[in-house]
Amino acid sequence: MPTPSMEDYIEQIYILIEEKGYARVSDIAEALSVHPSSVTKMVQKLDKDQYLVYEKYRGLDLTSKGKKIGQRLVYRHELLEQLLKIIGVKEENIYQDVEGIEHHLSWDAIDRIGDLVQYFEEDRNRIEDLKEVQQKNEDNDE
Ligand SMILES: [Mn+2]
Repeated sequence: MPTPSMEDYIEQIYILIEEKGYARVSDIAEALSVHPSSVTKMVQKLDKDQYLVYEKYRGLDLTSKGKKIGQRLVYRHELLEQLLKIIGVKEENIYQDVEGIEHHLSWDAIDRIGDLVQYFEEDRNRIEDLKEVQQKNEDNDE
């Protein structure tokens, strides 16, 4: 099982490869706001654990194990963003909130959240009902 920090790297490397076709140490460092030497260290660990293959002058590529996990991590991030959006969390809080919780949920919880997001999306009235509750709570707070 990858640690939270390893998950952040695999997720970011997966996104970079999807978007640009490659992931350079400098791009990863920039995306995660860390020093390139930290990236090199982590990339070596991820190589040792067979999430990717790293060759100093040829760059890095995810293994099929790394790709599979990367895809799930990106799905998890996007799903949690969807959830927070549906329940009305302010746009400006969504990214940081997801970064804060994504590593701490079981895949069971992720699957149940998937059901919940589907529940809301299948019938927009359900979102409207939720908004009514929120409106009531706001009115009571005044
Ligand atoms: Mn994330």
